[in-house]
Amino acid sequence: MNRKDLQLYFIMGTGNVVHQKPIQVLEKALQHGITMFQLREKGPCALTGQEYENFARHCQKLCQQYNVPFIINDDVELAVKLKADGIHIGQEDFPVSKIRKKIGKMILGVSVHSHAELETALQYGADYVGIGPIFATTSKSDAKTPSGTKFLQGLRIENPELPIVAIGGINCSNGQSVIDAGADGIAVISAICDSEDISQTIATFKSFFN
Ligand code: 3NM
Repeated sequence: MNRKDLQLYFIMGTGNVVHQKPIQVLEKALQHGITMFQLREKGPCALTGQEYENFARHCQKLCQQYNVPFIINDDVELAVKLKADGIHIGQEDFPVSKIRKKIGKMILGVSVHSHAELETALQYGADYVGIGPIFATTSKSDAKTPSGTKFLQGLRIENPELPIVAIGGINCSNGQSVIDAGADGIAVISAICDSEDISQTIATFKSFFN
């Protein structure tokens, strides 16, 4: 994978968007320059069955139009069926050891919270790792205690070539500190989903890389 694709990694499911149509938020985000997209359909009102698949296909089509990698959270079967560009898994979702066989050459992202988890992820072929939550977040009900940038900073020093995306409570005010700590990029849900001006929010995020 291209490490630069991690720079502005937008994550969304239909439950993350309140006042607009989710697909319109995605399109706006693509127009203004997100570099990667993950469909993360979770929560009590999550789409299921054919409706979920149709929504996923719609998101995928838009991402293809903008030449942005389309990643699916957790759902290996759907990722394989749709020939998504990649899959992102947490530690609890699926044994990392079994996943590469199922997905072939697809991008594999794994959330890691410790050195031991990092070793396992790398052993089984993770293409990038997600580190979080860096700051407090309300977008993930079972998020761990925020780590701040310390763990991230340490990982970067020990693994200069490792593609790392940071996640959790990242916004226009604190994002620069995350990049300065060594992340290749930032992954956000609410900073874009709740933004009143997606164009301005994305422009601010992009300025962290100048
Ligand atoms: N994963 P927001 S935190 C999906 O710590 C997710 O692995 C996390 O949402 C982790 O940008 C998180 O709104 C939620 O804080 C990120």
